[in-house]
Amino acid sequence: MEVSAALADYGLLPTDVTQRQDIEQLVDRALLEGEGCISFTGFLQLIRRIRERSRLYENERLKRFFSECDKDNDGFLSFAEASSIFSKLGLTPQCREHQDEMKNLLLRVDVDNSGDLDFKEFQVLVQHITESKRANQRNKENATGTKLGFSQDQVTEIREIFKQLDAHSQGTLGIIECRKLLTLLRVDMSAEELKGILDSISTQQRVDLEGFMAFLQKVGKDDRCPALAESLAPQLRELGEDDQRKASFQDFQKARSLFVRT
Ligand SMILES: [Ca+2]
Ligand SMILES: [Ca+2]
Repeated sequence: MEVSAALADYGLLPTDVTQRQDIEQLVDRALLEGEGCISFTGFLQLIRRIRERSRLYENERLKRFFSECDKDNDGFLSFAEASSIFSKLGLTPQCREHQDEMKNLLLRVDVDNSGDLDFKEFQVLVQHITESKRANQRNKENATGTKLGFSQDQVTEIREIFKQLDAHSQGTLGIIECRKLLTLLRVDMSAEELKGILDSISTQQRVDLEGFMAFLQKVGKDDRCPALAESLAPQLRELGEDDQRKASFQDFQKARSLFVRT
């Protein structure tokens, strides 16, 4: 149980039930090998196994996408067939310019100039799409941050804070995570007040990064919390650099002590 919670904090517990069971089996095996407990080395080994497994899942997902796109089942994607992956991944071309960009991208990933895509070329295509989606999202978030009066440095800090609070890598934060942040900042806020703020931002009471910035702006305007991003930044920096911070058990413990103050 403890191990599962730790893995969830790492964002390593999949939401898919079958995959989750599969991971839990890996955990059980590690527990069995360690005769009921997992050492630090054992834990790292377990994480490595789970990451391998995740890559496998990702590959299976891509293969599924590929065969869904391959309407005539010839094992290759014509450009027309490949185009459907854009909308599948949430990137429907909005204008002529986007259509041209997508066409250029298809031409670019078709490295053997065959006029269609094999699975390898398709993998590169998906990678490009995912990256450009991420970049678009980032630009949108930065613009929102500016509109809310945050500097780009502050937006970067807030993005870090968000990632730290989003222990399950869901992409949104709920009332519990926002409460954790307030506790960390020692801001005293009633449940109604917190709920009210979240309600004013999102109907689901869950905020993505943009909603979180709106939340911080509202909380930061409060006298109880004068310099929000600044007061968190040094503590967060201690947690380590970028994704590396998720890689060490000590860092994980540090993160927990910061955010899990129950
Ligand atoms: Ca085909
Ligand atoms: Ca090709």
